[in-house]
Amino acid sequence: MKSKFIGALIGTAVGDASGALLEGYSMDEVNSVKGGSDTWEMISGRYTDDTEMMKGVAESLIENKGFNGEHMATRFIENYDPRRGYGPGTREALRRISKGESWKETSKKLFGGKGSYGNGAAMRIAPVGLFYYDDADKLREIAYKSSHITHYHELGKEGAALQAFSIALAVSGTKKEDMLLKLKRFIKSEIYKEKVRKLEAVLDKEATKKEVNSELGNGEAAFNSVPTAIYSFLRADSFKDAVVYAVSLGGDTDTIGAMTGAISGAYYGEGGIPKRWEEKLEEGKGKKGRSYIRWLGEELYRVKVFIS
Ligand code: F2R
Ligand code: MG
Ligand code: MG
Repeated sequence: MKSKFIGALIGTAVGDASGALLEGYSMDEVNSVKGGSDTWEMISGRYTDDTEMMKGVAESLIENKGFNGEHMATRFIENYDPRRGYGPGTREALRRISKGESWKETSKKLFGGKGSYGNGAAMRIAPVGLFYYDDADKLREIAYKSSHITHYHELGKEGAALQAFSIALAVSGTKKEDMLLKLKRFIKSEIYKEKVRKLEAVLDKEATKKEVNSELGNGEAAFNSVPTAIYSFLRADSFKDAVVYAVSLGGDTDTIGAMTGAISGAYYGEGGIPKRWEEKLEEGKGKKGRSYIRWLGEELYRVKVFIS
């Protein structure tokens, strides 16, 4: 189980770094520069906002032995590094909170009062999926609350809950039909229910990448990327194949890679992640990279065992 906790966090960073240099490229552009799974190599170990924010979620859950919104928002602000490439909504939310606005109110004011449905809450959610893997109601509650700091829109929150629950199922060793059945029971929003129906259909017919992008999406909206990450995990038989496939779809490659890496790392454990990819991950600013992320996985597991 400890290896799965570490695997989900390192998997997020490895998936993120694998797609980082290709973010925004179309599927055809990505495939013109990259080969298949056998020849694919991680070009750079530099991760982006996806991993930077995931670390904040993990740090806050560990320090508080559970959720504390004010503290988590503070961690996001302390860790903020503009060179990591944040989404505009998240950047604005963190700027406002750092100026003294309440973390409970800020996200409601973005995108004309509707709030963000971007995938920024889902991409960082792995620690919530791990910490609450054995309690689906609590997992949903904390996924919504942790999303609320930056993502008020119900589709942003539901995407994060769906990603967290996929990680929880993966930690418990659930895959294929069983995972799909449980996901369908868990989802509340009609938009995500429809996406999971499409996911099932593309899985059944071994669809082309073009069909996958058209049915599930490869963009920055949570509903156009979380189901794609779940699909990338479900169709593959290894961590490497899942992440290589996710990135090869083009679009929001770092984030679909990070979310696929989180689910796959939770399922296969740290041992399933190619060693040379993990070793290539940067040690990060202030040595808060690879070894630190690994330590966060260990600590999250230790605290989980302690409170259980
Ligand atoms: N920001 C990026 N990449 C672009 C630049 C990276 C470049 N390589 C660099 O280094 O500078 N990637 C990161 O952003 C995505 C996560 O975004 P997040 O945190 O959800 O932000 P935001 O702004 O809230 O939402 C993203 C976009 O979705 C659309 N959107 C959201 N809610 C909306 C609403 N209610 N109505 C209309 N549109 C809405 C907007 O276009 C948002 O900007 C990840 O890819 C991460 O890697
Ligand atoms: Mg990113
Ligand atoms: Mg991205």
